[in-house]
Amino acid sequence: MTGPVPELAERATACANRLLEADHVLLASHIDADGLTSAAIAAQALERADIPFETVFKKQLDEDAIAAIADTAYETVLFTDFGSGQLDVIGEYEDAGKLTPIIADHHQPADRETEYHLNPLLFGIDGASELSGAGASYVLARALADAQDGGAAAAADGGTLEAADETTARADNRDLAALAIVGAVGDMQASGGELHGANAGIVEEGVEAGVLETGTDLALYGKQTRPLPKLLEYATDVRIPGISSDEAGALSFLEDLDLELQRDGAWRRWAELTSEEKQTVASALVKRAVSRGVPASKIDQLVGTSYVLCEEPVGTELRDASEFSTLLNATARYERADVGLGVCLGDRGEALEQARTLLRSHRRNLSEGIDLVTREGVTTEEHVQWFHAGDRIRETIVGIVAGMAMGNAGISRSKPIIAFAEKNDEECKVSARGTHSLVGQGLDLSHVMSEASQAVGGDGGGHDVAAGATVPSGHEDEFVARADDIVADQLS
Ligand SMILES: [Mn+2]
Repeated sequence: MTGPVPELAERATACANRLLEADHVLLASHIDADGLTSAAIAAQALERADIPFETVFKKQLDEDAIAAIADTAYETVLFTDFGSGQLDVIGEYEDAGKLTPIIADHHQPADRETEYHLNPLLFGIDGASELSGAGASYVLARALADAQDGGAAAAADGGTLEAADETTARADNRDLAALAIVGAVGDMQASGGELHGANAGIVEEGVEAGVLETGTDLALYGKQTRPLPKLLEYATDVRIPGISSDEAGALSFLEDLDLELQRDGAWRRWAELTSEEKQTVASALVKRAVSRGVPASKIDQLVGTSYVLCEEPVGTELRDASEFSTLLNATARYERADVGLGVCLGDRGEALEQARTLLRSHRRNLSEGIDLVTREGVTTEEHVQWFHAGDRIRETIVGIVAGMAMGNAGISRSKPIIAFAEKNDEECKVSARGTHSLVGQGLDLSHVMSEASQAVGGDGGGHDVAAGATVPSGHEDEFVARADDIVADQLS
């Protein structure tokens, strides 16, 4: 078989065969929505292939983390959603015979190769927008199922993937496509309202396997769980005057429509509306946006492709790829990878309950953080703007806060924002956020974070639109000056 991403098929098969040779495997993954889904996909694939494994999560795969991994009794280590960027360090342990790395990642590789390295960037596929860590893990999972049965499943149905039969989907791991899409959405790969390239191939497999449904829908966050007025009030990607961030406005907009807004004393949610009702709201929303002068290019963004996990109950965050990824991120930011992984693996009891509690407190922290930044303002340099939160915003959420504060009073959307927060007594976490429009003009925050942090004795990286670094405390001003210069070059 060629798998969901033909360019990666051969390498994926080599990685799968190597895994099948192992007596046991250490699965190491990044802690975020993409990392958690990566681990859940890999864990299920390993389990189904009868390969014993243990899972560990790391916030950052730094030298200490790699040393700890090399120190375990495991010889075969499967890294998901990280590993490529740390190949220089991992390689030293490989050379010393301490471990054999198998890597399913999509980040920029360090200057070093290894045999079992599955990364879209090595095969001409964009790792920032076309395939996530979960996507790479999914490609590996598909190859693992295939290597295990020697291609029997593919031969049985003539190599086509038309049967949406659940048993088949599970046997060839296609049911895991839903998690891969949650990971991709969590890594913000759905640019322009939909997933592209290799991700689109995974979506197709998920639809065929009966675990995903796609459709054109309102591109607002919270279609499953938010009460209708809140869905509109909190939607700020496309700002509609009189509705966005306007509680009374959103409510009166809805009340003017001929709609049943409540049922059994509770607000209805978007997912419960009939298609005609959705149509009514969507057209009125577009009409309002037009009449208030929202540009056509922005109005287009009100509609996008929705990714629905159709086996999950209606009205739960698990049914919507975007809400699911947010729930996972909430567990990750508070170092509860065990909870997030539990949810991904199907725990709908205690893990789901804990995840929801974490999400509620996460939202409270975010809104307090955004208030703080907006109240105190940012310092504007020539090409970047920045703030230092000290210990008043957790370093694990300071990047999201920065991104969400962009566009608020005094915080521009035309310059990238850099946020500092205390990590410990010696180190600061730096997070940077841009916009897709700035990326279109040449901004690459991954490069900015990596260069500027290394210049002050730290380290960093990430994606063009969102990246992070850790720097020694006391070097913030120097970091900002460096970053300002690099951004100037990129945008010139
Ligand atoms: Mn990722």
